[in-house]
Amino acid sequence: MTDPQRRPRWDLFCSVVDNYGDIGVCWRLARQLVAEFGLEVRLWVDDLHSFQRLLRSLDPTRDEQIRRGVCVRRWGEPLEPEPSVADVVIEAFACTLPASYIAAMAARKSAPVWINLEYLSAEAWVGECHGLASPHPQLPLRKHFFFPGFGADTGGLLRERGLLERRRAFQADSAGLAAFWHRLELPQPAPGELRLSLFSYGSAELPALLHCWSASPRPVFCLLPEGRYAEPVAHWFGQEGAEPGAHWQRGNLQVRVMPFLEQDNYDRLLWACDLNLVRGEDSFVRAQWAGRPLVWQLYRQQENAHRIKLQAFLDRYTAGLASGPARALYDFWQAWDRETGVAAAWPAFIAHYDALMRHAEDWIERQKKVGDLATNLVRFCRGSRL
Ligand code: TRH
Repeated sequence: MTDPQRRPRWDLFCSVVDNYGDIGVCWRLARQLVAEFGLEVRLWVDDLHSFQRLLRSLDPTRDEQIRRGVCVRRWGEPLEPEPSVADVVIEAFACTLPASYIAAMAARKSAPVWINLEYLSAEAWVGECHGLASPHPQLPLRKHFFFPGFGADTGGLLRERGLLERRRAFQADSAGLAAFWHRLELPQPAPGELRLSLFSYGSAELPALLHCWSASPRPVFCLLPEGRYAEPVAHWFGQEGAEPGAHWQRGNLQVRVMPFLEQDNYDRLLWACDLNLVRGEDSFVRAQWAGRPLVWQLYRQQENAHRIKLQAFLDRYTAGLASGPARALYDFWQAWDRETGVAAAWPAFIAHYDALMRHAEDWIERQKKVGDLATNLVRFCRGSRL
């Protein structure tokens, strides 16, 4: 008999392989499942060194450690000691569970709920596939596909309880904002300045964009995370190396290289900036919750398959937006993705800043109706107890 007092146990498997986005999503989800639902969560990660970049207090030499209430476990194969199977098992982004663990799942008296947490997409087919089950070819197990997304027929987006309220309070608190910039050792924004964050996969159009900003009548202050994509920016300024703290200026553009921040602080940075250029999946979602205009660079896929995703999102996002700002946003995002025409598209994009700012909040109101991913996932798992 199961003990009614026992907290439900969830195992979340995440393969990192030098990809911060996936562990970024899993780490947020794991924390939220613990903090808001009182679940016992084990997060299995195959590359603790990469994870440590997001979570500095993590010790990559340890097999097991508790962080923010989550039990972080090294995912090596074989899993040692062989763990007991959890009530809910999530394989994130189609990673492959260890064969021995799957066998143990099948041997369990009542099969666990098995979820494949999928990648985010705004495409319409996602709603049709969300929640579908696929029986295991040999074992008495069924895997469910859980899709994050933007429509009411999807699992929604990760959004912690009270996040939007915290974000709005932060943005309304001018002393708190000043203290935030101070803590990051950044100057206070100059009058009329456009402060932006630039998290990208690099672009052939980067020099054109930097040129636009340096020639802009308005001062532009660009915050650039450290890493290999900061190097081309250093070169544009005629510099070598892009260590955190590096600061360059040309014309009306200043660039500061930032250390990689922990997620909560990165969120605050997005909230504090006027504009955020983001990428991938997790920073893209967080920039939406920042309630500020954003620009999305997708992870490039073979045969430009990512362009279908971009189009699908643009169609959803610009619905309800007046034609002028919608066109400007569409043109700039497309130019950034296709690495052509960025300089031509920038003036209209920035001219519609106020409308895009209002739209950012309207979009949030629409997304709130979908509910948040963790709540939807917990409900789904409770409803599909097999
Ligand atoms: O790292 P990414 O490019 O991840 C992507 C996506 O997951 C995509 O789906 C996947 O297919 C591809 O990798 C291979 O970008 P993303 O998703 O924004 O993840 C970055 C994470 O890093 C996110 O959790 C935010 C976090 N971050 C910080 O915590 N501090 C920082 O200073 C910065 C710049 C990012």
